[in-house]
Amino acid sequence: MRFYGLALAASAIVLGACGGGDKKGADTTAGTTTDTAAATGATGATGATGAAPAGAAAPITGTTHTVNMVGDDKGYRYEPANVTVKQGDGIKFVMVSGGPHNVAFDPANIPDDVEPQLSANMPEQMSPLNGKLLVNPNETYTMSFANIKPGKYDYHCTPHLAMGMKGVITVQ
Ligand SMILES: [Cu+2]
Repeated sequence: MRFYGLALAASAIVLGACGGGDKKGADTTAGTTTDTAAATGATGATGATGAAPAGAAAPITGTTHTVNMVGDDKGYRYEPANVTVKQGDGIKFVMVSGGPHNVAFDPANIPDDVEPQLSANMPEQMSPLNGKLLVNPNETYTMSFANIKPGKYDYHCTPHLAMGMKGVITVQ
């Protein structure tokens, strides 16, 4: 009788330990760290060949104008912000300060009959009509306005659009 009673008492303690073990917290913390890796990996994915496979780039046949990309305590801007070029000219954008900067056209604002050639004339696009980022001083981005129909073309800097870094290129 005494042995029996001890055995029951011992098994009750073991059962209690198993049933009361805390496994509840294990699954709640796993899902929080996945989004940042996906976001940072996105920029390098589409290279120059990722853009619309429209026409070939039309080379610059005229003057290459210079537009500086500047960010300082007066703000973010292209200098000059308004440039007039002749069809066949080019523009060399120079990263001066406050980068990264780029050159981007909103596809919604570009006429359908201009977009294929404009895209073909823009090297190294991150997405349609969205030029690569220039990070270091004196990096340049040169694009041709050959075979681009005369008109006014608004453009902007993707990283600084909200800060008003915009310009207008008029093609004559
Ligand atoms: Cu910028």
